[in-house]
Amino acid sequence: MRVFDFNSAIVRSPGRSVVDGLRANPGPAPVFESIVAEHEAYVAALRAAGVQVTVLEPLEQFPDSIFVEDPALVFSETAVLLRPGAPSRYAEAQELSGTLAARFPKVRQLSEGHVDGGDVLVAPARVFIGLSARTNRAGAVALQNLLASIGRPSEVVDIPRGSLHLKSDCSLIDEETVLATEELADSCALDGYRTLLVPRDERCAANALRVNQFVFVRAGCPRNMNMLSTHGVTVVPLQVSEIAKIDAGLSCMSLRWFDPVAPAIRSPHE
Ligand code: CIR
Repeated sequence: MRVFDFNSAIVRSPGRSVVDGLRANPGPAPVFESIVAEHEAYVAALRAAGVQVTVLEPLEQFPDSIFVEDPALVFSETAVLLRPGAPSRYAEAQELSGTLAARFPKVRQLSEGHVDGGDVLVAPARVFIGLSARTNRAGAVALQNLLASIGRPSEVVDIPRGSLHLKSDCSLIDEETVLATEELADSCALDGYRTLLVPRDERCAANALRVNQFVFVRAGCPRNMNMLSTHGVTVVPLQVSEIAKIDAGLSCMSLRWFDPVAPAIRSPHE
């Protein structure tokens, strides 16, 4: 089983409060209906890739709660409730606990510090944990200990200054290859992996998502798409310009895993 083979995912529908999601820089507010459209297209792409998607109800009191990747981390055998670093997002983990308990044999809890799932890149040989304004050293070390207890080696890495998350700067493309910004590649943070450099003027495309045989990529970044197609993967362009206004991308909108007991469904593309 490859780390990007998934048959199950959880997403959360956006509530109207999503337009008040956190963002680093001021700018035009996203339009609720457009976020809904982007989210629906994303869910459809997951389903078309052969993934069974559970869609959770909106949580109006948590504007950023559609970004379910940040409060939890999931593997086939276990789920981990994280401790998101933004105060307004901290309680999102608890909101997921019942859903995860119903789907995973074991749900663990990060014991201290702060970690956002956007800072966690699960690669074949090890898990990379990025240090960011959301993920601190105490949280990263606590997560390393937890991962070690389930037989998953990990490494803590620095991320480029000003980036929200590790995965704002990189994505796993295949078992040997990551897509990364020049800044991250220069820091040698992901040593051991072949790097495809995201074109400089399409830096926002560094957050892609490998799902089974597909790579979801940000629409409107043609050079990045061409580079990945030339590399030999099947790209699926998805519009994320509205959610990008609240600093989000493709990986953050789902929790994905391979459930060994889920009924098999086939991708229409296979
Ligand atoms: C936040 O700042 O937390 C949200 N507005 C965006 C979170 C994006 N998460 C991710 O890429 N993993």
